[in-house]
Amino acid sequence: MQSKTRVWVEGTILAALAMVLSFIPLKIGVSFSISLGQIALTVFAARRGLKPGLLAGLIWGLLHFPLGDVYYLSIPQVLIEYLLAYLFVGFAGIYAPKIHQSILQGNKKTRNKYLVLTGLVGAGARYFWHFIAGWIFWGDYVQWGMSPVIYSLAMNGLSGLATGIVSIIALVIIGEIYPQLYLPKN
Ligand code: 218
Repeated sequence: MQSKTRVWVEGTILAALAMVLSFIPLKIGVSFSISLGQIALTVFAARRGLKPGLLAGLIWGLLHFPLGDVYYLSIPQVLIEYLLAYLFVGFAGIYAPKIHQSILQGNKKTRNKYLVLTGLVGAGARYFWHFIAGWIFWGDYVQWGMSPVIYSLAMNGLSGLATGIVSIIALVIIGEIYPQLYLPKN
């Protein structure tokens, strides 16, 4: 297969896997969840880099629509949470060159450092948008008499942190047992 086509096919498969994983219920109410799909997408971004990562993130976001897995409050809210937020997971790909280089050099410490940064950037970039959306649009769901901004910061901060930690654990374990996964052959 031509290499550009191969990147697209891989990205679409990983986005679909991310979507399937996100059906595993790890939710408390509507405001807290751990997103296992994030693992598949961040691994892909670490393997293929920024542009393919952004593309796969966008596809993952779009897949929520045909599968009917969208929380709809308003059009701008849906655009922020299902296009922008998922697109931004792809920024995890910025460290791909550093990861590839450190694996080729056999430098495990540097590899793990960039895998951790990859997980943090992927979750941080995505949950930043969920935080913004939560603050602006999810005010009616606020609990414990908090202000919308604090409630959104707490819920999306905790969800983002939990999702980031789970992704980092998976990224680092894969780095230990199967680093070749981060090194595409074409
Ligand atoms: C405070 C708050 N509650 C709920 C949401 C909606 N939200 C949060 C995280 C992730 C996702 C995507 C699908 O699970 C959504 C829709 C929010 N932003 N803020």
